[in-house]
Amino acid sequence: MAHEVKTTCPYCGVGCGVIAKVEENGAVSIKGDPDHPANYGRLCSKGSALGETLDLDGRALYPTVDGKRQSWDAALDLVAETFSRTISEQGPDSVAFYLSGQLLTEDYYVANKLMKGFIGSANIDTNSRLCMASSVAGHKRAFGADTVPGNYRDLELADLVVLVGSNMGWCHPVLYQRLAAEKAKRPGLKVVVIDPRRTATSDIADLHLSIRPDGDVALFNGLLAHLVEAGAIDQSYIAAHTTGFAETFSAAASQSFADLLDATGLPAMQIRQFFQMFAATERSVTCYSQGVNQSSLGTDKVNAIINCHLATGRVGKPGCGPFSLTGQPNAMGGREVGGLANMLAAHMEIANPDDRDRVRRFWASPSIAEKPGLKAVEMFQAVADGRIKALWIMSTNPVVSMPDADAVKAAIAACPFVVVSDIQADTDTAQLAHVLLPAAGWGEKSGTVTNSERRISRQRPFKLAPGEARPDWWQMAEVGRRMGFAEAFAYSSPAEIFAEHASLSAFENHGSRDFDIGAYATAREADYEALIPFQWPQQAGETASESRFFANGGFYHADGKARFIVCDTAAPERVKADFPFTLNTGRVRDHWHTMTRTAKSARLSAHLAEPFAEIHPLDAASLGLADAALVELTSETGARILVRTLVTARQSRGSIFVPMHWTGETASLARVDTLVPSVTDPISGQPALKHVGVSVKPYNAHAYGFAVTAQKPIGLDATYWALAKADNGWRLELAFDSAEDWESWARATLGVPDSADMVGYGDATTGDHRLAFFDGDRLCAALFIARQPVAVSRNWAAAQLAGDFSDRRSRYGLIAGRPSAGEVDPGAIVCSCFSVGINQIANAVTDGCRTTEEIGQCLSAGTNCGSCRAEIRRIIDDITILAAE
Ligand SMILES: Nc1nc2c(c(=O)[nH]1)N[C@H]1C(S)=C(S)[C@@H](COP(=O)(O)OP(=O)(O)OC[C@H]3O[C@@H](n4cnc5c(=O)[nH]c(N)nc54)[C@H](O)[C@@H]3O)O[C@H]1N2
Ligand SMILES: Nc1nc2c(c(=O)[nH]1)N[C@H]1C(S)=C(S)[C@@H](COP(=O)(O)OP(=O)(O)OC[C@H]3O[C@@H](n4cnc5c(=O)[nH]c(N)nc54)[C@H](O)[C@@H]3O)O[C@H]1N2
Ligand code: SF4
Ligand SMILES: [Mo]
Repeated sequence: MAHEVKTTCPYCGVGCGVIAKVEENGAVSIKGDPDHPANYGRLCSKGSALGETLDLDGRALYPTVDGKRQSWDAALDLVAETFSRTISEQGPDSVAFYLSGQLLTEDYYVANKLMKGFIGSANIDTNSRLCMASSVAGHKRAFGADTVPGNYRDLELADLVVLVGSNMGWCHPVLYQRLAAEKAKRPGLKVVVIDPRRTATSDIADLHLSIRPDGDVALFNGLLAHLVEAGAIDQSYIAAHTTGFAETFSAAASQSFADLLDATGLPAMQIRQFFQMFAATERSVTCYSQGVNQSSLGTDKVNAIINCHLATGRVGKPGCGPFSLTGQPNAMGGREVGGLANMLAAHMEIANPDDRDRVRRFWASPSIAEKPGLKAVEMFQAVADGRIKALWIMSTNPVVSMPDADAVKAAIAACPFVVVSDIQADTDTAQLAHVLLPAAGWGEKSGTVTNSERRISRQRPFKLAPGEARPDWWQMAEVGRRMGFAEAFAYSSPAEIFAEHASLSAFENHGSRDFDIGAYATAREADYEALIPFQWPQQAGETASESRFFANGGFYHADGKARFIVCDTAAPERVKADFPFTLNTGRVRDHWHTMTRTAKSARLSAHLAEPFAEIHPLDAASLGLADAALVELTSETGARILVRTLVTARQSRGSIFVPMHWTGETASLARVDTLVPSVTDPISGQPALKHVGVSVKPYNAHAYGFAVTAQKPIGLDATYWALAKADNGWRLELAFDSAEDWESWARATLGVPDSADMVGYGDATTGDHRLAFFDGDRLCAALFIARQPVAVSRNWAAAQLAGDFSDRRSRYGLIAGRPSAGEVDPGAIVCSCFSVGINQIANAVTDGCRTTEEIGQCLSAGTNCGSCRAEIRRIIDDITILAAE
């Protein structure tokens, strides 16, 4: 019988509720959960495509040791013995765990307990260091605890929403849709976007401030000074609930307007307009994300923002507050269990002896870490110089996502013992594992996650884990038991772990710590099964309610007051004569990080199918870079990457944007973090991933290519390649430094059977070659080669893999590389939910559609997740403006 299971999306921190419907034949369909308070039924493109990412292609199915299959027992014994031996020979700080904000709270809790309470080291850090560390540090400095005061509803209750360093339209799409819907209903709600790039998010902005990289501290210091001048501060809130205002104000006021203009690069008019809007609007929310956190000034940026909210008393009231948008589905849960090297558990402090003693007694542990451990960047440096000899990496892909990624790769490769737990067997990191442990993935595992608004929701399984894959908490607990801590790790289910975590949160708390979910300390399996999403805190005996913090003070510093923080750090200079451009990095709409899941979906891969560098038209012209040419970027790390040029005026001058997603699995030379030096924020340890000096030059290949192929290519040998999933196979972008025997190349690489028929065309003078291989009536591969980047309709060509070529004449149409008369070429995909391409939208506009709504009615495009609406709007504008000219 078909059945439905309520669970939570495994991607971003919005934490949308999902209903997975499992048909009798095992097929899974996904829809938004109308009852979940994060999304009320909405899903974005990635959430909607979850069903397309559940296949077994590339899954890790059984444990391996040195690449050979092993039993779980043998693999776990080896891990436990090696960790125990290393600890007894070299001390507890010679081992480390590197974890992830994508682990479930229960996984994370067990790992943290094992490392801090039983191994006795705090060398446990996570990719949240690359993501949320500056927010955590900023919250702790200001509030005395890592507390997000408000909730999502506040964005809808506000009259002003300021988005700083957040591309919410693409990265928190459902929250963005909630904001956009409210703004459409209530145009008085103003939106300001502060981002060097004009992103899809800017589409709904009343004001876009194209700030100079790292100009944010100067801007918010300027705002603080302005708020005082304009009489917009809340003196009674400042007096009753804060300290440090006078010094902070005088430091902020010492910045001249000329310095402000210089640091931000913004026109004076725009700065004044923003300041006036903020001063005049009581109900204002400032959301921030990686443009703030991932900076060598990240913590100061966070505090400069919080200062302005404290000064106006706009904290924790409906429609007010600073709001850190968390990236990963369980970034918050990881913080709650103390998964970072400088935290303990349940928001207790490793540096505080009372906290240490309390946690040790609760765990009945033999020893507890006495000092903070190594933060991510330091941890991999310690791996590199041999201080760490055994490393367990779980649910993250640092060979791609860490700064100085080639150094991280070399460090892992040289480490004497590396365990990797992943769902996929061939990630760039998993390839370096001595022991690879297959993890149960989303839809197979069970536990809880906490979203950006402190709401805890269940992830529930709806299918069996394939092969021998097992949950991460089980792997950790088994190793804990085998290391001699049988009693402390005798868990038989995630429900037990959750109840222990809840009871630790309430243990000797009495309101002294913000994180308290004591109401769940006695939860049994059945309660856990039935758990509905709730926000913390929820103390024992209390019922769940929508909560906010700090409207009436009650901060977690000893005196109960918040701190104003002097943020006077100047923006660093990263561009140098040799590296004159600023490299900015981040995300695209339809891919998730290192793409190990989203790259499985042809729909998600169609939006942006290869790695690219966005560059302003004037910069492109001065460098002699044509749109779609290849471009080479180098930096002081000595590494280089090779990606496609995307010329766009959305980019500001002097700055290049490259997405973080492409890996060694999906492209030849596009791991952007190889270019990023390990510069970190001195307080949070978070790397500066958005501000790197690079040099940029055109790369002229001898020949360019595009291929579609039914089989996954093997042994790819090309100067440039980028691989993306298509509906019935793969699409491949190519470039070569020399001419090849194209037929042999295609046969060797594209999995063409010997028996295949070939239709071909080649012209040595122009360098144009087109080859198509047919197996019976089906296309098995086609290769298009030219001296310039190949002009072939990509989506149309990929769709031909499903075509019927029994009429042999149709084979020549394929060689021509374009649709025959009467056939529609959808063009590049804009709406991935409904696979609607740019040509279809353009045709609809020519036929009279003038609004995104009309396009939606005609083509359905933009009517599901809505995150392509900004692009649709732009297409309409471009065409109507052209028509008007
Ligand atoms: N589609 C998609 N969504 C995701 C993810 C994904 O991989 N794909 N990942 C999730 C995760 S883990 C995270 S952390 C979030 C990240 O979500 P976001 O932080 O919204 O995304 P990013 O693209 O990393 O960066 C945001 C913006 O910061 C801007 N920026 C760069 N430098 C500066 C600066 O100095 N000042 C200011 N004000 N802005 C600057 C960039 O131009 C960029 O547009 O997304 C989450 N959601
Ligand atoms: N240049 C640059 N670098 C960045 C960023 C940036 O903006 N710019 N952003 C940074 C940020 S904010 C983040 S969050 C990181 C993200 O970077 P990563 O964490 O390295 O990226 P993911 O691809 O999410 O890696 C998750 C891994 O876990 C595996 N996995 C999935 N589900 C499970 C599971 O249930 N169990 C286990 N054990 N494994 C599983 C996946 O296959 C994948 O290999 O990147 C950081 N790096
Ligand atoms: S906004 Fe999209 S990616 Fe984020 S939780 Fe919701 S459906 Fe998942
Ligand atoms: Mo993140």
